[in-house]
Amino acid sequence: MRRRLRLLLAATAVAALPLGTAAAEPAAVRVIAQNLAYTWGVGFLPDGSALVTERNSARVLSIKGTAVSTAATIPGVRPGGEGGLLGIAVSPNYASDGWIFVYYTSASDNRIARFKLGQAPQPIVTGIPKANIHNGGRLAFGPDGHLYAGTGDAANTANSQNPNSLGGKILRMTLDGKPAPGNPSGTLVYTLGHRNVQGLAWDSRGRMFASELGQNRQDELNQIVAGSNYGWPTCEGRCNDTRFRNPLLTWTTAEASPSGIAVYNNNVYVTALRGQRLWKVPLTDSGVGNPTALYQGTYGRLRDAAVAPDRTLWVLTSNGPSGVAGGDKVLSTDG
Ligand SMILES: [Ca+2]
Repeated sequence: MRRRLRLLLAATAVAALPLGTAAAEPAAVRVIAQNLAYTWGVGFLPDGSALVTERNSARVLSIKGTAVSTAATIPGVRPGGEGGLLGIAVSPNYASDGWIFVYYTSASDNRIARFKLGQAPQPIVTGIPKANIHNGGRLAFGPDGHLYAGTGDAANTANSQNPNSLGGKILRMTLDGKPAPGNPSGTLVYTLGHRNVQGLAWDSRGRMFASELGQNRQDELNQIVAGSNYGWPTCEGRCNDTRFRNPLLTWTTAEASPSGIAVYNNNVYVTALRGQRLWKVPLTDSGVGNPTALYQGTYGRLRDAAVAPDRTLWVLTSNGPSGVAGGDKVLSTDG
């Protein structure tokens, strides 16, 4: 279970930039941690340390500076395919309530649990459909203080338009897993018609964004508006159907296959799995501008992005222990 975690000093710069693309590339990337396996989500504690999930080991890693240790191992996680220990979010009231939230695949479903360090997790939402693929899994706290979750259709496309299924949705809940006040139908469902949502973020004016993995043509970046229907499975990408909200931006699945996202310096950063790059999408008054690709192929598959307390952008990789040299990494960049 214990694995030696080889760390690089914070000042170590890696990955010389390819000539000819320097204008679009950040100046430097620091490796915060490496020799990890399938990192999936990250949250930060008030002391500036980080909690990072590993999908298959079910471990929640603590990262303080560049020191990595196991903070918790979540019982009942059944990794398989895209499932396992997925998203993590730290309560905005952590200093007083101590709650940490995780999203994971169990033997029977996907679920959301909360726990305090050193104590057993308590499930607060169960019955999110599970499958080998399309388990969703992202958790994030909104500026309204409520917890949001991105779910997947669990390989059953009918889930996405079924208001009684928790699959293919964005959910919004209180800290005890109840429907948040003001939800459109009084249930946990905030938006529907999603295929597989693994990225959630808000900008400084409170606009909400979500990434969504397409089937084989178009991935999406959406602006999320309560009660909206995002079209799956009738639509993949933009289809100009008045019943559905069009995406802000689409990519081919080869260019993206997006997972976690973060808003940083008025850009949405979108991690790409199959696309093996970080998309930088400028925010404008009316929506988004033209995206730029960063680090293409340099770090393999990218799983999550988050703004760290030190005001750098952290990026998590998802290549497996032998996928790229140095295993999976937590990276820090100035974007
Ligand atoms: Ca859509």
